[in-house]
Amino acid sequence: HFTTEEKAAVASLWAKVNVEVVGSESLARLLIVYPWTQRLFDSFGNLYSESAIMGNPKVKAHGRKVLNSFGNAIKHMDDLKGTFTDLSELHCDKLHVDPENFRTFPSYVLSSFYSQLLGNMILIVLATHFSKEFTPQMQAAWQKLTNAVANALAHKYH
Ligand code: ZNH
Repeated sequence: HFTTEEKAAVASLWAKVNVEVVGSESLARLLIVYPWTQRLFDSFGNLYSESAIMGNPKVKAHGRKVLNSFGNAIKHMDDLKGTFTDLSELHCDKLHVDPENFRTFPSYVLSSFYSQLLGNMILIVLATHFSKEFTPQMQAAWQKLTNAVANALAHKYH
C-alpha cells in the first residue's frame, strides 16, 4: 500500500519524465546488462552491440510502450493487480520462452524476476536523469512501485 507522500513523490517525478527517452534507455540497458533477455526479442533485429541496441527503433518503440504502461500504473496505484490482469496473462505466456537453466522455474516467477530487473534499470535511468531530485525518499517510493508492478505482472498465475 502506498502512502499519500509516496504517491505524490512518484507523480511529481513522473510529470517530468520523457517516456520515449527513459523507456528506450531502460529497455536497452536491460538487454545490454542481461544479454540473455535478448532471446525474448528475436523479432527486433540487430541487437549485436551496445550501439545497435541503443539505436534499434524497435527497442525504442517497445521501451516507450512499456513505460507508458508504467504511467498507467501510476494512475492506479491502489489497484495494480487489477490494472495488470491482462498484461500479466500475456507476460506469463511470453516470458515462458527461456534459456535451459531457467526452465525449472514457473512462468510467473520468471515474469516477476525479469520485471524486477527492468524495474532496477528504470531506477538507474531515473537517477541519472534527475540526479538532484532523486532523493532517498524518491528512490524508496519508486523502488516500491517497480516492485509492486513486477508482482502485479506475475500475479495472474500465482
Ligand atoms: Zn512487457 C509486451 C508492459 C516487463 C517482454 N509489455 C508488453 C506490452 C506492454 C508491456 C504494455 C504490450 C502489450 C500488447 O501489445 O498488448 N512489460 C510491460 C511492463 C513491464 C514489462 C509494464 C514492467 C516491468 N516485458 C517486461 C519484461 C520483458 C517483457 C521484463 C522481458 C524481458 N513485453 C515483453 C514482450 C512483449 C511485451 C516480449 C511482446 C512484444 C511484441 O511486440 O511482440
